[in-house]
Amino acid sequence: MRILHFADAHIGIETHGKLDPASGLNTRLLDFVRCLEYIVDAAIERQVDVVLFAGDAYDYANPTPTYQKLFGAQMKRLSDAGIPTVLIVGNHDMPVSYGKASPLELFGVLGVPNIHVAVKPQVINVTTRSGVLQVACLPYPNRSALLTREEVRAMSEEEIAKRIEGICSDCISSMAERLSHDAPSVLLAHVAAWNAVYAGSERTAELSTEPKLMLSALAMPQFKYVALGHIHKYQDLNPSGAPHVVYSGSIDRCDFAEENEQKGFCVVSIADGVELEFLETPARRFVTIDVNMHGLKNPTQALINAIMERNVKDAIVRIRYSCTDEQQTTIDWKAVEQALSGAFRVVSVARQVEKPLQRPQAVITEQMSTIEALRRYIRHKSELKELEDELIRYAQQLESELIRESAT
Ligand SMILES: [Mn+2]
Repeated sequence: MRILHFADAHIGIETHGKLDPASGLNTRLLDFVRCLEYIVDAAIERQVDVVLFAGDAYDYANPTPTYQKLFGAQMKRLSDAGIPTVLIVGNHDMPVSYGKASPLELFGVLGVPNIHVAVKPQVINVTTRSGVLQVACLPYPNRSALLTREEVRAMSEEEIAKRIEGICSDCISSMAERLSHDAPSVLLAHVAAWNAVYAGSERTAELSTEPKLMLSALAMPQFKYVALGHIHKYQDLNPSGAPHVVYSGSIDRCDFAEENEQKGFCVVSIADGVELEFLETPARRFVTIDVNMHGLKNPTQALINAIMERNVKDAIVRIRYSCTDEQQTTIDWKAVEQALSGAFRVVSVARQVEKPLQRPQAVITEQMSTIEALRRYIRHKSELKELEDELIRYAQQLESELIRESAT
């Protein structure tokens, strides 16, 4: 049996895009749709038995009709090709308040053939050309669906995360126990995992107190494969297999922070053993060019050389340079523009200005949580010390609102 697993389509990301006059759509939207189309093409050409989509179809829970039409058209192609497809709801597809619908539910309501949607944890028995596949589905664990308002109020962010982690682990093991031994099973989940490496643009999510599952809660022996969504960086959390626990990653690059990441999807063959293949999508390239021109005679040439050394063709480019005021006046911007003419888009050419340090800074590292970092900062500033408790309280409030609204 062959499975195509992908996740995090994020239809609706338009950052660094511009209007495409031919279609009237944003060029970044078109990039993501091109990658989605590529994945659907692959599913049809390779005649996979089933497609598993691990959540975050859209970038937010109220996608415009345009976004829904674009995503829906690709799902329709899978449906028409007779390829059963399972969609689960990610945090971005999930309405903030309990009781409201996810945009993915439309496929279920309309009864689109071959499309299955899981809004809640459930096992879906999918009939494929190669037999039945049991798909244990764990959509994003939404706190407003799992905990009452009173419970949330009485707990700290850490306690809430711990509680939800427990609920999810129990939920996965109870689904695993109820599976039949007569057909293969997989887990399809939209969730963070403790040993996952976040994509470049997801630093805030890493520092947040969102629930994260242990590898042991995911890699249960009943599953032949664990298909994950949520984290944008492709990775196998259990490379020794038995089972592979895989984030297929987002289908395109979301920002410069994902510049050096491969983007794509997974094709998994389940027979006596399990074979995992990662295939790249035609994702948009991002290129950052850093140039230090101090001490150089010809700053313009230095800029042009730095551009020529990199492949900027069809890429989204940003340039960060440093120079003296005197050098700045001599730069021939027409010539620089010429060197960049093959780029898809140049989003910034920014001079880095070094500011002299007035007093020693508080040491804040990426390993700290947002709250720890804020506390360190406050303690470093004598004038803020009295406000510490209040500031921390507001920051926690802000952080939890942000997590609820977006997360990854
Ligand atoms: Mn997500």
